[in-house]
Amino acid sequence: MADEYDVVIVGAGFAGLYMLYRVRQLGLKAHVVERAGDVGGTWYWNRYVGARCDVESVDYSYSFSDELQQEWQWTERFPAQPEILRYIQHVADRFDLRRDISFNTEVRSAHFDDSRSRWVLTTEDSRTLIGRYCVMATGGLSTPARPDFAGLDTFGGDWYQTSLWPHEGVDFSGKRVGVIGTGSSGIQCIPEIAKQAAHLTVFQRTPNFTLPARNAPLEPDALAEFKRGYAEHRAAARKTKGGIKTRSAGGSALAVSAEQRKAAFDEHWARGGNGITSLFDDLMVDEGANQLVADYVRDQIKSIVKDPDVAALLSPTDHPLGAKRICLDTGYYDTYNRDNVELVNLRARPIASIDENGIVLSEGRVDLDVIVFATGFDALTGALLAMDIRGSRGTPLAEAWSSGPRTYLGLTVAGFPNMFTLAGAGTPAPLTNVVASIEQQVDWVSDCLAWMKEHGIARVEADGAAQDAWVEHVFAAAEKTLMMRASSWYLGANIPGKPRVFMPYVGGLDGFDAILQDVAHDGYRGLAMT
Ligand code: N01
Repeated sequence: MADEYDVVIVGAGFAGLYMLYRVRQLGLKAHVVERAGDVGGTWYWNRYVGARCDVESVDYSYSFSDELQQEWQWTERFPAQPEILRYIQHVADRFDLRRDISFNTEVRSAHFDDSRSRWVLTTEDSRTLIGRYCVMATGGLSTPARPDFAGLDTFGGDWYQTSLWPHEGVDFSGKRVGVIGTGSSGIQCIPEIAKQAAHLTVFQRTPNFTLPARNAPLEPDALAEFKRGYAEHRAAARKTKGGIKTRSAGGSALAVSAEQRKAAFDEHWARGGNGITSLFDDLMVDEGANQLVADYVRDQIKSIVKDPDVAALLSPTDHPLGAKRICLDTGYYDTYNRDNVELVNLRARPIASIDENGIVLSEGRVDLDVIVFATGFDALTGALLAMDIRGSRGTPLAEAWSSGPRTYLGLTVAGFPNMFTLAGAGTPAPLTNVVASIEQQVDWVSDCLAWMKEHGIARVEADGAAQDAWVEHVFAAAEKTLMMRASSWYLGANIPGKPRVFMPYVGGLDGFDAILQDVAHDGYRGLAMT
């Protein structure tokens, strides 16, 4: 027998949990379906050694409950994965959310039944859930990508994927370890594995820009002082592009003297953390300005890494700084000064296969006991397209999105009535502090549901023309920046065969907020409501 709800939510990460909290407040009966064994989303799965958020803990947390943000005590400037997971578990318990969540339950299909105007979801264990509304809170980086390396099944050692890390952890001591991938995940785990392993070989295809996090404990007194101004801090953060207050000298990087520029970059490098591209207004739109900050980071690499050939290999030259997500690290470049660490340049010697004893390169081989794949995700569309989602008249989402994701405001899809997608393509979420984006989007969707209830409306669907205009706007906005100049997951470039479309909205959390508010005040312009 099917279970019937007002709202079925897929995913119990930051987005799904807050969505459940909000729709309960509207008096709607809701249920969350989650494939993991507990809440947490990305922080449930990505338990690799060194996993840490690149947004500061006081920002990477919910703002909807002042009691919650006042009482929860973060212990570090940049929270490590176990602490974030504890926080999300605390939120689930504090707001009694678990009673409306089915864990270990993977959604196979979601079909819109036109005759009843209901979403019918089926799960891997053959359950059926029916909802008037379906909210996809499935995460932008939740479908791991592991390229099909020939011969992996013959490997005699152990192998792991950062995004599917064993709960009991991995002991690398005394082992010869290889890490494939130097994105955020690789860059975070490499220094930690190097400390434990007998020998570490890093297999790098493309270097990434990474900045020192300068993580540090949060002193209780300083945290208490900060919390006195929490409301103002959150309000100011919401008025920024990234959902995080940044320091900006403003103006053009080209308009100040070399000394002033260096002073600004030095100060940022010493302080640590993200936001370097906000230091001047043109770093993400002017190639010459970007070159200056990229050169600065390349100089830092040269000064840290003792072997000049290794420093050169670690220095990105194929994309503007910030056109791929900038990584934050703890001791990444220093790691290459260790005697037990070696860097293999896969551009010169690609991986041919994996055999019983290790990795076979086009020239030579590396014998290994353990391989770690830090090879990324099928981002933003992966989780949605992995399910069989069909809208009105049975149209598959895979067909509607065959040339890339098409949404109205990133939150609705024409032909898929009463379905909302959160923190995905067509929204600024992937480029922002995602928790701030999640709150913004969940609030908007909840307000829309409340408005529908109040006006006796049963069905909402993006208008095709409004969707076309939004897709065009998202694309045109990206074109004005340097974001298109990198083969990034923002563009789907990391997944063979995926349509190359710039998926996030570069208009910023603040710009997007203005649009969302305007659309709502205009009676949800662009949404057909019946
Ligand atoms: O994945 P990635 P990630 N052979 O796609 C390489 C968030 N995140 O998991 O660039 C060899 O960035 C690939 O090489 P190339 C954050 O938003 C946040 O690291 O394609 N190598 C690349 O080096 C981040 O941006 C945090 O040439 C192959 C790497 O694998 C996003 O998640 C922490 C290969 C993949 O890098 C994704 O980061 C972690 C192949 N066949 C993640 N295929 C924090 O909050 C792929 N690669 C700090």
